[in-house]
Amino acid sequence: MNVKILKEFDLGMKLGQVKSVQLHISKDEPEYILFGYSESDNIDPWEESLHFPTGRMNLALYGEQGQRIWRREFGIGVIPGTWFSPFLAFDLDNDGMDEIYFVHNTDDKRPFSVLSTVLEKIDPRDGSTMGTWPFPVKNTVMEPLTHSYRQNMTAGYANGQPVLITAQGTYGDMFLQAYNSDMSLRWERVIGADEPGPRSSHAISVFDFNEDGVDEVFWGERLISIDDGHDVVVCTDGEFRGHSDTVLPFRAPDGNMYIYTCREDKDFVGCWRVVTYDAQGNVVWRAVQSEVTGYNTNHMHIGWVMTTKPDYRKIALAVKIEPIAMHIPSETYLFDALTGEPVEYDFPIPLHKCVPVDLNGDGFHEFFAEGVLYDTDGKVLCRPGGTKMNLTKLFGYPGEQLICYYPGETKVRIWGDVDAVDSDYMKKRYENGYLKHMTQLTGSGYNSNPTVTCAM
Ligand SMILES: [Ca+2]
Ligand SMILES: [Ca+2]
Ligand SMILES: [Ca+2]
Repeated sequence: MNVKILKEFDLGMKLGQVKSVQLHISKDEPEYILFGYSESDNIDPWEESLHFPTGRMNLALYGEQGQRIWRREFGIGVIPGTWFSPFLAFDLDNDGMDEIYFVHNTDDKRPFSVLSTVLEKIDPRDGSTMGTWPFPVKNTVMEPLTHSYRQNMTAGYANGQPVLITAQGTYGDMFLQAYNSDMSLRWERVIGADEPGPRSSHAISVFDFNEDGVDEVFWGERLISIDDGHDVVVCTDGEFRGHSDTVLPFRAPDGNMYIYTCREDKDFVGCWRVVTYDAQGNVVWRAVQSEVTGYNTNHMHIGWVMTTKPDYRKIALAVKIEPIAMHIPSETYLFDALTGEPVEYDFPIPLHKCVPVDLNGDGFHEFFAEGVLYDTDGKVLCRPGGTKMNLTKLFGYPGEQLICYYPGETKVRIWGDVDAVDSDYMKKRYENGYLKHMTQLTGSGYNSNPTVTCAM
């Protein structure tokens, strides 16, 4: 392997947060990359996390040679944070050009304004506004702050027709709206906080899971038809009504599809915290049953599935974090992803710090941890440093790449193996278009986390 910088982009300011999506202006041209970024750290609506911005929200489009095409800086009303100001790229109007959709609070002084928040359609050629529509922040605004400012967007296809989804709410009441190419309302749905079934996740996969021509939206452990909004699969095992941090679709070596989940909240005595389902939503295996509960107990915060040598065995990771002392990993679990049997995996770096990436395209995962890329055996390949944005296939390079931003340097860099070759296994992972599609949705929610990038 020969890991090098493949591309570099200078965003021209100190960077506290950066997200990106890939887009096409025309099918005959190379891809462009859209960055959403700020000098401010990411701002989360959770009351224990929320802080005041130290910079403005920006959107800027760059060409594959690193040249900036345009930049827009937004007003103080636009809070630079994943859940306040999501964006994505999608050819909703079906003309061959991916336009940009952005949740834009147009009031320059009032960051929590309900009336001034719109869904804006942006022209990728020059950043100009192509249209605005109301974005119904009002749906959740009476809930606690941590529930209320959780705006989301996603997109997909129903029998070839593009559909855009906007949504509000994650943990309590949840509201979804689906739009057609002409922005007419296709369907809308309300899932009340007290209704049975799961809440949403932070990463939303969208693809045709049951291969009937219509994409399913992975709204937590609930798969919703993008065509008409009905539940296609509800993965409840018993009484769980909570939110799952990981909802990851994967394909076993025998070709069958599964869904791996790790749960955050709504714990109760007897609740299973890690569950894997088959393609019909039936439980295949489950693990870690709650014996005691309390505030934020048994919170399975990190989860992913890696593919290991030599037989493409899938191993699933779940990491529990301590109650109160948020984000401190307290226990790491490894399972055979098909049976749930506990697995030992010898690796020199604690796996809760690692995220899988197939740099050389051979089908087996290498790892990125704390600024360092490791091969499958834990040998250091390269030290890119930086803060991870995403691990996926970018600009059509063979293998998968790492994209990082460098807070002090104003730069974003894409790292990859210049000797990578896509194996048949890698081609199979990418052939249904899911992973490619998700590179347009990484400006919304936590779609850049391994819940999406390790899928398939
Ligand atoms: Ca278009
Ligand atoms: Ca389907
Ligand atoms: Ca590999």
